[in-house]
Amino acid sequence: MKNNRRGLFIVLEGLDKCGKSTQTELLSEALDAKKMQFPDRSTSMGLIISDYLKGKRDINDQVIHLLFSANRWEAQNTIIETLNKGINIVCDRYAYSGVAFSSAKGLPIQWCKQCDSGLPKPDLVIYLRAPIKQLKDRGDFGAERYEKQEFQQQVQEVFDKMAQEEQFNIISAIQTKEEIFSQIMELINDYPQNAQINTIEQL
Ligand code: T5A
Ligand code: NA
Repeated sequence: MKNNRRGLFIVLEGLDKCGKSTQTELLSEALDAKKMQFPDRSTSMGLIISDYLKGKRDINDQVIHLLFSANRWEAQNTIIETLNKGINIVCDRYAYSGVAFSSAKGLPIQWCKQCDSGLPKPDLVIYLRAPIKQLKDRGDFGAERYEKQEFQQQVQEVFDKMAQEEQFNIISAIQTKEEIFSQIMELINDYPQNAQINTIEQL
């Protein structure tokens, strides 16, 4: 029987160092999925974003927000084509990060959301949640622009609000990598197959 179901679009979100990249790697392998991440630092726009994050250049808040959003629009066709081929996508950060980080700086939330309106909507958003106190000692926290405890706290408040409004699946990031991975797999296995309709919804 021909399986004409489209791929699942799964997004991982959360504060810096919550373990998104680690889980994206494990999950994309387990699901034989295409791995994506935002910002995609490999494009010309992504290079500007990367310089901004590393503190090598300053850009005003509205402009950098639009660049982060444009960096997702650049990938719009790839996302749609991949899903329509029946291939799953596991994506490290998406539009929700755009909203959380920019609105935590004080930009109006509706304005922040508007720029991404029309992009493919994920089927599942997995929010790896942890108190910032427990993330700030991980890896090289502090190396990039937004990696400051107070600011991350404000970002978390926006993520928490969106989690309710947009029905994110919340998983504690303070567990072993293996525990987190198995909880994510449970969520995916419980995801109703018949809800995986053939049209891709929009943000
Ligand atoms: N941003 C992003 C915006 O402002 N607007 C936008 O639109 C978008 C898309 C860059 C920044 O840009 C902002 C948000 C960010 O500030 P990034 O490149 O994704 O975003 O940077 P980070 O989120 O900081 O990515 P990191 O790779 O640094 O963090 P991850 O991916 O959450 O965590 P990971 O998996 O790399 O793990 C971090 C460390 O923790 C360990 C790992 O080994 C590693 O050392 N670790 C664990 N330790 C203990 N227990 C576990 N369960 C662990 N899992 C991982
Ligand atoms: Na970072």
